[in-house]
Amino acid sequence: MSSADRPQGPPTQTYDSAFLKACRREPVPHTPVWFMRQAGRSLPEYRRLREGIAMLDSCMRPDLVTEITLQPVRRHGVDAAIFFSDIVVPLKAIGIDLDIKPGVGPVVAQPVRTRADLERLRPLEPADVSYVTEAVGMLTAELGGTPLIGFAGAPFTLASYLVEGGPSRNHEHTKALMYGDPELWADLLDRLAEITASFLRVQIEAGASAVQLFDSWVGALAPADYRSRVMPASVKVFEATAGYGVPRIHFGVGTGELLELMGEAGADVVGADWRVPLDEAARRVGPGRAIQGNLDPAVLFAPREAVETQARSVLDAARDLPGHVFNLGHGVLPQTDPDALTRLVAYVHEQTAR
Ligand code: 1CP
Repeated sequence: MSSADRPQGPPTQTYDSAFLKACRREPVPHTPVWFMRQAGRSLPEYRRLREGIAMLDSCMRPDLVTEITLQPVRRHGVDAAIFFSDIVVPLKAIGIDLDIKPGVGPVVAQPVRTRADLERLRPLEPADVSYVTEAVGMLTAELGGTPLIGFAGAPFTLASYLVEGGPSRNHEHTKALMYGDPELWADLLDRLAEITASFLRVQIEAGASAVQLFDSWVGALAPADYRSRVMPASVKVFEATAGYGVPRIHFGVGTGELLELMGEAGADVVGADWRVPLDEAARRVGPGRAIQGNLDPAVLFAPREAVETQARSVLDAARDLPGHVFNLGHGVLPQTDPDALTRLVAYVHEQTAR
């Protein structure tokens, strides 16, 4: 995305933030930092607020969503907020019977495996998630110049929960459907692309400054299968969210072999996990895209000096890249010491101050 794509009208308060500049590959005052899963789990103030409230219920309460989203911004001084929600919220909103079980993750009552099951996936209307519109509005007012990142699950990753019925290591039912009934699979991914695109547009239209498409589990696929069986649905999501002047970030875990195709799928920024150095990730993603990542989240359990050494090597690998957003290679692990995250933000800012 270039400055020429800047939407008409008054510039938003967040336009000149380090985060959005890095997404546009413009010079930055310092390398911007945010962390996937920065809200929640690792923060004692989050655990207190959530006591006695089920995960999905908390996602539907704009007051709680606003407070939880702001907590890591206040505590760590990160350069962007990520909207507190979950990738399965839009599925719940269209009436899929699912729950987020503590210590497990999303669990779907009746897995989606047949053509008849597909009929349960109706389109998402903005009115289905009015609490999201409301919370984004409250947040952008509170955040001022700090950008808010909206997000959604990508079609493959959502399909993996729907088809398996819950978290899965090997995605065997998902792959059985993908190889066994390619037509049903394509229709499933196409419906999920529509739902995901609607969910992202709701967040953009309510005022989110950027969006991230989480394809967390897509690294389970070989490139040829990704290209023919999954990428078309992700491309559809990026096409449906183009033209807003809002950067779109594309992330998955274990995607070293997929980065080239993910670069082609249409995002403005591609996230890499810790398995590929960022200069190599950028080479694979190709020109014209910013890069996000990629400190191993487990490194935060090491002593401070070791964290800084590892963070330094991420910064060194990104030194010649126009457009680097510092992040972890995947989400903050629940047992992470929040102070280690606060120190890491300060370290990256100090090391990259221009
Ligand atoms: O009771 C609880 O506290 C539940 C824990 C929890 C939380 C705090 C879940 C269950 N989801 C969330 C919030 C959440 N989920 C956020 C907002 C917080 C933030 O980022 O600051 C985000 C961005 C997500 C996205 C999400 N949910 C992803 C993609 C990111 C990733 O980590 O790869 C995925 C795969 C999910 C599914 C999910 N929801 C919850 C869990 C434990 C899981 C993973 C389950 C599994 O291992 O398959």
